[in-house]
Amino acid sequence: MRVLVTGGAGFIGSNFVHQTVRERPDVHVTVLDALTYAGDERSLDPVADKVTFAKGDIADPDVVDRLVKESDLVVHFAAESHNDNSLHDPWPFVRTNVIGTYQLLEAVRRHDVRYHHVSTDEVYGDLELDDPAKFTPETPYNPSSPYSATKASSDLLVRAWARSFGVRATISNCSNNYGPYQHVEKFIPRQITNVIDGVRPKLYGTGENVRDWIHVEDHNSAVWSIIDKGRLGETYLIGADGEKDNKTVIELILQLMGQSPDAYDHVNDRPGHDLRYAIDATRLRTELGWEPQYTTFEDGLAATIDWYRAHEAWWRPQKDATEAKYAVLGR
Ligand code: NAD
Ligand code: TDX
Repeated sequence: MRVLVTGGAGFIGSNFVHQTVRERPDVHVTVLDALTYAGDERSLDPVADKVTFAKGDIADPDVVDRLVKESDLVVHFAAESHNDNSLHDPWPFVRTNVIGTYQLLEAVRRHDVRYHHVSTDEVYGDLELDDPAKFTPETPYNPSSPYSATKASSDLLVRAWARSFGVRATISNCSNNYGPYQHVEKFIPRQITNVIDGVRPKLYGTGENVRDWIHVEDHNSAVWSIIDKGRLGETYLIGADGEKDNKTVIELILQLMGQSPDAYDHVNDRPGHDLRYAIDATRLRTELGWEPQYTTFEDGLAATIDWYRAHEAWWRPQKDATEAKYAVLGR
């Protein structure tokens, strides 16, 4: 089987490629990635001899057509993925997340190629802190940020292409991922690398916002379950019951790294900051029999801290530029 992985030099995509090479010797992976600030070809070094890499833009119809035509399956991870960036300049989000997805959908339609669309729980907006509810596949779309609005738009394109044109597609909406190869702009790697640098972690606002953490390996095993066994045209929510407020996560990072749990700073809040995300993954568990492997957040977090300690050469080149962007925002 020939699989085209878009965004395979990014965080989740590169972990997906590693897992696929490790567990599926019958699959040949081609990565299509534009190598934006968030992409790093070095994330594919451990599998470089087993993977074909194409540097290119998913919004470019010619490159997309050529690579889709040669594939049996497209797994679409490529995106502009950071909420804070989308508040500063939404255009790359519209271009990559909406127009890029459109180009992929047109190509899979032309060549009748199976398509899996990787999306986020943020399309559902947020939940109140004291609301026992979780997101389900029936929750109405209500995105808050330019990032989540463009991801919601891309999901709706996929649904329309599946229904109107019979494109063989599935969609997954996953909660917050953590693990190796995540860009230092994101919450957990930012705090780990701050502590390594002797800088105090930065908590937005009061830190009561809740995220539903899942290890990236579990996200990717769920994506394969959906590709293998999911019903075409269907949406599956991916989550591993990992709700934690941000304050608790920062305290845990500090504690695991041998620091005092209160050695962090409160900084300016994110405008429109979503309060809480929570996933009900019943369909994935009961219909497809998927189970997460990383069930103890503290263990997964400790392993992630070890990874960042051991891979400073990987993240160091991004660190100063990332912090300079935050400094302008007072975050
Ligand atoms: P990331 O920012 O780490 O990686 C994105 C990758 O896409 C990078 O390698 C980048 O170079 C590439 N890319 C960006 N624009 C491109 C373009 N126009 N053409 C080709 N490649 C391009 O993102 P991530 O965190 O790995 O997220 C991957 C996917 O998973 C996204 O679709 C995101 O919405 C979704 N998702 C992420 C999370 C999370 O917690 N990180 C949770 C749920 C869903
Ligand atoms: O320094 C920080 N301090 C802080 O308190 C940063 C960078 C973030 N935060 C907070 C904001 C959020 O409540 O931590 C939480 C997580 O922040 P991000 O890592 O920016 O993730 P989030 O905005 O929740 O979105 C992530 O999960 C869903 C991914 O970036 C998205 O791509 C995915 O769709």
